[in-house]
Amino acid sequence: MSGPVLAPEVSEALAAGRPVVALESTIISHGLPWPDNLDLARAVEEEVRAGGAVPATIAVIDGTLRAGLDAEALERLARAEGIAKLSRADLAVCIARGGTGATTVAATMIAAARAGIAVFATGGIGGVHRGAERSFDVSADLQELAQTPVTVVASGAKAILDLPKTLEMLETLGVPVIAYGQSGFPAFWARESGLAAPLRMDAPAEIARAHLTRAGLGLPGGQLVANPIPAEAEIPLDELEGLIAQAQREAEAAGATGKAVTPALLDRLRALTQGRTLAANAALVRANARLGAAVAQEIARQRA
Ligand code: PSU
Ligand code: MN
Repeated sequence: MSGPVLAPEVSEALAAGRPVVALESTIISHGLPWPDNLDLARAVEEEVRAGGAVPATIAVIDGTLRAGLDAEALERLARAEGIAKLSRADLAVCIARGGTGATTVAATMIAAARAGIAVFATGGIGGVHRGAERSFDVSADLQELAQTPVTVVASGAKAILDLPKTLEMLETLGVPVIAYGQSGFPAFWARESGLAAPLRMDAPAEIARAHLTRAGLGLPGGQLVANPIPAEAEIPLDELEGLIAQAQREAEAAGATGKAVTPALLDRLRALTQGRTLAANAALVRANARLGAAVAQEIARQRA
């Protein structure tokens, strides 16, 4: 079994048992506009470093799966010209064809696990879409959390989704959903979704212990740590609900399906909020990178 090609810094850290945090690239190529996406990709790596861990951004570059990217690769992903969106189904095909693609939460988890990286930080996972009873649109991210042993730090699932159905699905799949520092399940741009989170933890050490214990039990999957957006950056859900419904109607009317749905909704909401969701997205990803670094540090300490 071959894992990703590791950047020297990533490979040295892993060999020495030092903390590493994986980062995804779909949020760069398909989730945010140029050039803000490049600034954020760099800033998120800096947050991981400031938190005492080594960042490993994951993508397929010219047919090679990589963990840890140089400045040129990061810029190419941000320019997003001819960059595929790779989930579990697409990873091997892209590599086999020598293509270049950005990894979703699911594909990033696969690469992280193969590399021996325990923690991955991002914005929000994919989930069950609104109208899924008609479209059957359920992100492959959920199944990945059920089978790949990586702790994913995110601000819950994106608020464009059907959050109650997403939580039900995660429960069915046996994925621990852990709200960080509060009892409610966060809603990406908003701190509270109005739904209770199944589990709550208040310290990185607790999250690390749960990760290692789950592995010790021989359970295959990961865990989702739902970190609420910093209070000063949040957009309360009642301000967003009408706009999310509008973006959803427009995407359906335009016939968006499959991989195109999430990028279309995020893009439309950015326009409808005059960029407010973009600023909020940046703040929450940075906070998740910080928490991811703290959890990775604790896992490294408890393993030693
Ligand atoms: N988080 C963000 N922005 C994004 C994503 C996550 O803040 O664009 C991406 C992730 O890569 C996630 C994907 O895996 O959206 C979900 O896409 P889909 O709904 O097609 O599974
Ligand atoms: Mn989908």
